[in-house]
Amino acid sequence: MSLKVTLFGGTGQGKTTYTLALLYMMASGIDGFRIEAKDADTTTKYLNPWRDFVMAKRWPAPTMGRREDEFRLLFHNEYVTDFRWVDYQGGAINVPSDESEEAAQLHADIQESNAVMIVADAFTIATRPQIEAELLTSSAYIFNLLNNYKFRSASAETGITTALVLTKADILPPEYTANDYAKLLEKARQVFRGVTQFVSELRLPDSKIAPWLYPAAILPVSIVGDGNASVVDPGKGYDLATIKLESSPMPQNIHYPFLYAIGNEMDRIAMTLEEQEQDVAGRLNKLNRNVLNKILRGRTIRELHEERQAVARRLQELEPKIRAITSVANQKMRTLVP
Ligand SMILES: Nc1nc2c(ncn2[C@@H]2O[C@H](COP(=O)(O)OP(=O)(O)OP(=O)(O)O)[C@@H](O)[C@H]2O)c(=O)[nH]1
Ligand SMILES: [Mg+2]
Repeated sequence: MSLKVTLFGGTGQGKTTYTLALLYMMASGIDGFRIEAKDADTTTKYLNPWRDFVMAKRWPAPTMGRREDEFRLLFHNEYVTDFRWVDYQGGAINVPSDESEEAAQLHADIQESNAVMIVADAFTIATRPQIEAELLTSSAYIFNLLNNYKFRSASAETGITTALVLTKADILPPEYTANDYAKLLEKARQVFRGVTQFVSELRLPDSKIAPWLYPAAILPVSIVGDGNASVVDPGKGYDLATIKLESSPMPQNIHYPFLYAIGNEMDRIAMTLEEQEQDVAGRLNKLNRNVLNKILRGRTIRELHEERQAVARRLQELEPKIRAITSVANQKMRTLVP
C-alpha cells in the first residue's frame, strides 16, 4: 500500500533543502514518527548532501530532472503506510506536457498524488511586488495544474490534501513575522489566490462539493533556523536572493506540513471505497495520452482501480493511528482559508 506525496514549486523555492532536512529529522524520529527508506542506499543518498550542508555550509545543488524514492512511515515503531516522495526541478512546471517527458511525468504525478506540498519562498513573497512573487513562485502554473487534474469537475473527483510550505522564514523582514506571521500569510494567500479561492468557495452553502475533500493549510518554516543565515544579495528580476549559511542549521517546523499531508490524506482516502471503476475510467480517459500512459504504467484501468480499493480498505483499518497523526499536525498548521 502506498500513498504518494508530490513536492512541487518554482525554481529555487527550497524544495530540495526542505526534503533533505525533513528526511534527516524524520530518520531519527520526531514526535513518535519515524521514516525509513526502502533501502539503505536511498538514505545515504539523502544524508550525504545534508552532511555537506551542515558541515561545509554548502547548499544542495539545483535539482536535475526528477527523483522519486520509496519510504515507510512508522508511529512508535509500528508500520503506518508506505509513501512515495517525488522532488522536481522547479522548471518542470513551466513546460507543456507534449514538449517534455518530465513535464508529462509531473502532470501524471499530480493526477496520482494523494497529497501535494507546494513549496514557496517566503522571502520572495514578502519582498517582491506581488506580481513578481506570483511569477517567481510559479503560483499561476501551480494553480493551473491543480485545477486541471484535481479541482475542475471536482464533483467527480476524490479531492486532494494541499500543504503550502513557506520556506526561508528565517530571513523575513520583522514586519512579516510579527503577530504570528500575519502579514506574510495574508500576502501568501493573495499570491496563491487561485488555490485559496477554490478552497474558500467550497465553504459556501451552495457548494456541491464537500469542503473536507480538499483540506488545505499553510505554514512558514525554516531549514536553517532564526539567525543562522544572512542575505548577501536580495535578488532582482529572475535572480532570487543569495543567502549565506553562517552557523549550524536548526530546522524549525518542517515536519508538520508533511504529517498534515499524510494524516489528512489517510483520513480522506478511506472514502475512496465508494468509488466505482467507471468513475475512474471516465476521469482518466479525458487525459492527454502522454499523461495517461505515465499513470497506468502498463496497468489497465481495472487493475488501477483494484489497487486503489485495496489501499482504501487498509486505510480504514488504520483509523486510530490516522487520528494520532492528524491531531499533532493540525494543531500547528494554519488553515489556508481562515
Ligand atoms: N535562509 C534560508 N534560505 C534557504 C532555505 N532553504 C533554501 N534556501 C535558499 O534557497 C536556495 C534554493 O534551495 P533549493 O532547495 O535548491 O531549491 P529547489 O526548489 O530545490 O530548486 P530547484 O531544484 O532548482 O527547483 C538555497 O540554495 C538557499 O540559498 C531556508 O530555510 N532558509
Ligand atoms: Mg531542487
